[in-house]
Amino acid sequence: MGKLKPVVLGFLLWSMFACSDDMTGPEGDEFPEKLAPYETYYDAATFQQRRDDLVGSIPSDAMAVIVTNDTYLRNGDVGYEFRPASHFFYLTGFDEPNAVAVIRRKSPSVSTAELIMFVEKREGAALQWLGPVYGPEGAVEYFGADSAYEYENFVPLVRLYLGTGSYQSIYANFETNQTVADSFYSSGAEIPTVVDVNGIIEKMRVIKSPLEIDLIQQAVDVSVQAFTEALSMIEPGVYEYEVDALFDYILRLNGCSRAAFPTIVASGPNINILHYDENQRQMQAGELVMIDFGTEYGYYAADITRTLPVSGTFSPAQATIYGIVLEAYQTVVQAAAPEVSYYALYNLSRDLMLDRLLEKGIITGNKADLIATYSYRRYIQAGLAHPIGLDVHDPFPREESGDKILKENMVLALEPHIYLYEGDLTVDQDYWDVCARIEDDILITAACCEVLSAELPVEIEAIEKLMK
Ligand SMILES: [Mn+2]
Repeated sequence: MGKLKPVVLGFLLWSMFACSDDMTGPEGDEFPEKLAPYETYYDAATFQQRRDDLVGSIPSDAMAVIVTNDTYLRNGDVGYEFRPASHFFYLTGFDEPNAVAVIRRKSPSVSTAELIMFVEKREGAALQWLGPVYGPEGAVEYFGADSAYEYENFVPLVRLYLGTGSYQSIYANFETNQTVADSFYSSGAEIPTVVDVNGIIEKMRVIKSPLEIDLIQQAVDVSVQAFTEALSMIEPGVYEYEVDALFDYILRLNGCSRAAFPTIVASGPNINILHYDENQRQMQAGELVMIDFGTEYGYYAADITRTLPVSGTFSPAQATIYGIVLEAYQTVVQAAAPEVSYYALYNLSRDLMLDRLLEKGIITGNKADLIATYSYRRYIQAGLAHPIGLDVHDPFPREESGDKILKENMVLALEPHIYLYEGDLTVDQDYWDVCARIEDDILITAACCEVLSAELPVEIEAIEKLMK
């Protein structure tokens, strides 16, 4: 398997300095600074433009306070892996914990944003034990901060800003970090109105830039490589965790830090659990295995699902259900385009799948009744699609009308599916426990859409060939 381009060049460069020959260890000024961030994708102008857009979207007498995730202990003194909050990263590109960004107009009459950052500084033992951080100097040098201070200065300085009386409101995402929220609310400052900023940033994140599309494509390419390897590995007797481990291996080999969400390898009866991620079971001949995986690349997610026959060949019942889902998938790919609504695509795929299930006598009932009573949801439980980006379930645009209209340069995971449960008397017994989900990532283009994960086969014959 080929190794794709590593994502975090800057990280690799500074980590080389960690291997010092000096047995006493570096101290103070001798310790190398952390080098420039994410050279492969950090673009200062892009992040500045996002902050300009943010201050343009809030009143001129407001300032934004954007916080990132806190760190949490898992057990004893071992912490959970830190991953920056997506909104914070989107506006700053900064990916260390213990940071706050104050974003406000440079002056009331302009919509150019000023960035004031509060970040961690490490010296002495903390530096030697934990390694370098960007620090306030790095926040200015690499992340376009107009000024930056140690994290502890956030509360006193915000108090000072509020004391000027220039701010009637604060647009914040305090729910992301209770530690920052507590210190803010107990600061003794006269607190102006606090407004939830999340909806504004969600809207900004809907349309992807060329750079973001490229990062998602990289995440998709690594994920497709992992799936391709898995196809030749699956056979009766293989454990679910073996596939999970293969995916971890391939994503790390490609310079990715983690999967975008817990990998699902659900075989046999586990296939009915939508977010099954225990991955402990041994696969048996004749079963299906549903695999939902996507890596994170430069903090951008891929999200792909394939439903595979453990023995390498679909049984007639499995092929029938898979074929219906595949037809829905192909119909939706043909129809997805700018100005088409998500609900139109959802109805298109739902109607097609219900028609086929009824025509073939797999389920009983009347289509109009199934829809009117929502009882079709016992077979089609989840939505058809969701945007992907910094989060695997990126926000859908919230239009005033409540519509979800597709736009050029949105990226979506499409995931038509059918689940037929054991014991469901509305389902032909030959089809009990037969399920299928197909999920691919698509980019909405000027006229239609492009399947970013098209290199991973989706047709029955192609899958069976690769599994041989
Ligand atoms: Mn998905």
